[in-house]
Amino acid sequence: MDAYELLTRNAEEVVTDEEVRDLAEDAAGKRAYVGYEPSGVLHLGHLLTANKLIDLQEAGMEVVILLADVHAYLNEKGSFEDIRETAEQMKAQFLAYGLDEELTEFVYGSEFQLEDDYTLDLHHLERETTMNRAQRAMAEIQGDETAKVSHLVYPLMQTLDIEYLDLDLAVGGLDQRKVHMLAREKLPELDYEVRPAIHTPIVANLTDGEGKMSSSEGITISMEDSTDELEDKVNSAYCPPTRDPEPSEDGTERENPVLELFEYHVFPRFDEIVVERPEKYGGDLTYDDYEDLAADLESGDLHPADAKGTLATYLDELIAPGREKLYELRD
Ligand code: NAL
Repeated sequence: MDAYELLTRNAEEVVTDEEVRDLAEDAAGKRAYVGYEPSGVLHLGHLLTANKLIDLQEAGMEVVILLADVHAYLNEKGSFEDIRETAEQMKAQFLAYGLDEELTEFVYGSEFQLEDDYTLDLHHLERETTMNRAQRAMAEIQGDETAKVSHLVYPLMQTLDIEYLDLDLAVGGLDQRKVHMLAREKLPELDYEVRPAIHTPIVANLTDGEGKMSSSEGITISMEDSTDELEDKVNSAYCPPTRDPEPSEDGTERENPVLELFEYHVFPRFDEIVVERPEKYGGDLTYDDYEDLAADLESGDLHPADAKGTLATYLDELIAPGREKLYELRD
């Protein structure tokens, strides 16, 4: 796979394609970043961007993971001490998941976000940005509670971080796109450069295929799930035999979350997927391409129950090293 393909496969959005093509021409040694609010346990949302980071490393890029402790504090995720502690656990899980230790740098936001220059630049950005604009940038990250001033500062800091970490590419879930658009608009006003961004898809809710999978609502799969828990969760998932389920009765769009997990989590990490089946049900099926598996589910050649069982097995293999690390750290 060439560098451009590695950078963009499974991306939901590339801003802009031309900038990313230029970057891919000479990707080795370039720096990409992603930021996470520290939380103790990684879930599939984190791992979806991590898969992209692994792609980037395969293309020779270095990856900076910002452990956004100050951002988590602004977003009311706990005391500053608790946030720092969970960040350390997070680091260990990322490495166990398969990020290349040589090509990964972890940075705490508080290492540079409390410096004088940064603070003054932040105030400059505050002067350049309307409250309405900042609030819109934050809407998908923050949820519904009443916005506080901290929620307006948050996207402005995320904007500045792109400059301060000296990066060539920003990576994030699609929920980060409005912040990245704000950054593209505002960084030039401070005489800083614009960087391209790559956004990964957001997987739908496991139980009904609606909206997005989230740890606060519905079921999510995380690094701490046991093999049995994971199997139960996957078996309870919504999986009609189609890529394009009908909207629900109230008109809400639905996806097939089982297929999404195969596409975004399993196929990027394994060369070959084997669906084990007894001879009397047709014997094993082998896939090296997501499209073939999706087509077999649609045609009925692959039963949803077999798809789920296989999905659970491969997800379990993916999270097992991080799960062991997590249990070890807790002992
Ligand atoms: C991502 C987050 C917080 C701060 C960042 C700073 C720079 C780059 C990326 C960052 C977390 C992200 C989230 N906003 O919603 O998880």
